[in-house]
Amino acid sequence: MGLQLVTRAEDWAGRTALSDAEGTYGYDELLEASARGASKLLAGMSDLAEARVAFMVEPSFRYVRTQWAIWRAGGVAVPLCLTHPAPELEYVLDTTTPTAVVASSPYVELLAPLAAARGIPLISDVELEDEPASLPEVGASRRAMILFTSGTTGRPKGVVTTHANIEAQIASLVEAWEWFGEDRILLTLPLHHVHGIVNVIGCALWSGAWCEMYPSFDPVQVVDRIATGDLTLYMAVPTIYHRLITHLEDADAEDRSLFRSGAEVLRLMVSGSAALPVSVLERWRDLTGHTLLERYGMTEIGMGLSNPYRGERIAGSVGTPLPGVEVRLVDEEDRPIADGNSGEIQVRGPTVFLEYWARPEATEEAFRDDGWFRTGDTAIVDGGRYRILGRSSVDILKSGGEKISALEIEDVLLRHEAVGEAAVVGIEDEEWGQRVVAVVVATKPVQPKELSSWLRASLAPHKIPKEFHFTDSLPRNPLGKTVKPDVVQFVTEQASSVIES
Ligand code: MLC
Ligand code: AMP
Repeated sequence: MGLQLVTRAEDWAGRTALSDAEGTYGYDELLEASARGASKLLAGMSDLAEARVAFMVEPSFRYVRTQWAIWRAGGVAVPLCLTHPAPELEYVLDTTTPTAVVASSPYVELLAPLAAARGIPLISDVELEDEPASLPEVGASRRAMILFTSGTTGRPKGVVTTHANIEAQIASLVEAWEWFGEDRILLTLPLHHVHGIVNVIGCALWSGAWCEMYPSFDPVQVVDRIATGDLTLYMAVPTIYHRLITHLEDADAEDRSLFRSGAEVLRLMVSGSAALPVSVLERWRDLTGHTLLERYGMTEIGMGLSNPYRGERIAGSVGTPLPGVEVRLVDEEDRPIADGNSGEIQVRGPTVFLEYWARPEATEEAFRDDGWFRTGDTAIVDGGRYRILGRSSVDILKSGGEKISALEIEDVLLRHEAVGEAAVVGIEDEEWGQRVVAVVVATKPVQPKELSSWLRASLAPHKIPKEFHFTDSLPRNPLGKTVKPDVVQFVTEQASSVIES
């Protein structure tokens, strides 16, 4: 049968698949270039047999060519976050032990010494081509991708999905949101998360549609592009919609009206990866006439719940289970609960991931015996529709759609010589959803800037607290554990004397 994305692409020959700053590319070009890329990765072997290949390439045709080349050679794609500093990249390399790293030019300098120190060959993405060789037959049950996600304990975990998982995730969304060949979508999301990889590019290429790729999000470019009136779809996180609203509200009436005419041509605008504030939904509706379709997902499950494509979208609700996805709410003993009560969301079905990479205990803990995955999110069913109430762990934050572990930041802070105690919390924030804030008990004088630089050397920029507060002691329970809700209250009360990092 082969990989469905690839076999379907053969049917789309003659159509445009992708465009980026460098050009426009047909499905036949993608097939040809990824076959040549796969031959390069195979280097004479018949099958990569699930060897990992890490890659650090900006959103572009070259990214998709690399991803497909890895898949068609039988490898497991490990996309790297473009803003990760060396220690985060080293962690991913050491965890997944790739046989090759592919990098585009801006990332070669950073990656070359890391790859060399581990004896991993580094291939420039523009050199990812060789004379076409025969490619292996890759079954759907084979591992396809590893995406890293923060957890409640330890360092980020690698979420392994098979080709069958990815195909099920795509097929579910294509059916629910009625993707078709004439669709044209703008990508402004990073490509180390399911939102960009599956919901945008995966669905577009599955459907014979056209995906336009921007290397990063810029509100001016997005507003101008939507205003031209030939896109049909757009998908983003609430922070992006918030920024677009701010930009549009500052624009003059003529530009706003031009934008509105272009936006009216789109058939669907989707928000997800974090709770969509009702105020954002309403302001966006006023500016565009669109009621954003909010859906709920997770790296481990793809998308689980969605408001309807046709039918009423309810503000504050994430709708009902998507096609092929089983969802239930359970109490603390994993007993299904009656409607009207809150419980943990559990998900089952072909979209659910295979395992955490090299973490069998974490995998076992994440599943019930009968295959239900425990999301850690709490919800309530209200009139048949799900409403997300929050997460069971206060140590998992969501900022701008990025999942962040408070404990991971605390661990690095505590290694600083001036930090005696540290607590990291998420403070409700209009732009970011949650703003990452650190509260520190210092053992000697230290400036927030010093702590910020200390963290920046080890962690991705989105994990760096936006504020640091200092205190004499942290609120603790009788067992010595920090009481995070009290830390949040402390920060809120201190708001007037904030020390910016
Ligand atoms: C960037 N910064 C962030 C941040 N992103 N800080 C907190 N949270 C974030 N998410 C930092 C930058 O490093 C910079 O710090 C400062 O904030 C301002 O940067 P910016 O240039 O204004 O930010 P920008 O680069 O424009 O990024 C904002 C963003 C981006 C919203 C466009 O975060 C983004 O693309 N988010 C989407 C992530 C995503 O795809 N999530 C899906 C996960 S999958 P400094 O100090 O360095 O200057 C999932 C499942 C599902 O959740 O349901 O979809
Ligand atoms: P990630 O691990 O980065 O894939 O993030 C998944 C998490 O994002 C989920 O477990 C939820 O906590 C959160 N999330 C995704 N979509 C929504 C939504 N529409 N509303 C609230 N939370 C969401």
